[in-house]
Amino acid sequence: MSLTVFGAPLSPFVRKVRLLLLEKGLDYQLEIVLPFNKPNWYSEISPLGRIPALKDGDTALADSSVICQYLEEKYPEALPLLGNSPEQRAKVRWLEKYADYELAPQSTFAVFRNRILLPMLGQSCNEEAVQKALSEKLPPLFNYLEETLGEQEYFVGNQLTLADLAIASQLINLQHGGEQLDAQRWPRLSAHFARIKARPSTSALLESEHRALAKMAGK
Ligand SMILES: N[C@@H](CCC(=O)N[C@@H](CS)C(=O)NCC(=O)O)C(=O)O
Repeated sequence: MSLTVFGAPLSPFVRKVRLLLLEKGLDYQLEIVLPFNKPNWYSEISPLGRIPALKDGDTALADSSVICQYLEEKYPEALPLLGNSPEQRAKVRWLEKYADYELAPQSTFAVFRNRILLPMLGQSCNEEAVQKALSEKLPPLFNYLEETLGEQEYFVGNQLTLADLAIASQLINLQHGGEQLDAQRWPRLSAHFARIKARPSTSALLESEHRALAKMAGK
């Protein structure tokens, strides 16, 4: 087995794949590919040019969701993270999709992109779009997650799954963008986020992400 993840550490989709690999205890290497400066060969493994992509020997895959499902099926001896029954697996996929297609446009592509990425590329932050995401778009999404989590520690089957990693991955970009979940308004979701960030997998990645952000801010 020789696993290579292609992408950049601050992408929530790359982070999701790396967290899954770490939690499963699968060795991998990260090859840095920046979405705004991709080498020509990259389209061969990621036809849409997006990060992450994965290479496992001769197999090349794109899309974080496809990659995570592949890893789960290919390495069944590693800790299962996509649920233990058809019902659980469906719920994990739903919440992963919710994170990737509902949270991401707000937490990552509105807040993080405007506050961190665009200024780093010499472009201006659209603070109006950030405020709209924070005040209008994100609260109903958080309400749903707060209710869905209920009294459980983890979203599905009360054990760690990809759903937890996908949701936390998006919340990390919100945090990198200078915003915190309001713990008064969403106490369970905030506690869940703290629980995921305290895991050795997440805290290891966050340490290096904070160093990268500090370096970017110093430029
Ligand atoms: N559905 C994709 C989304 C990946 C994605 O949008 N990645 C962004 C970076 S966070 C990207 O590569 N953007 C560059 C582009 O779209 O050209 C996945 O889950 O892998």
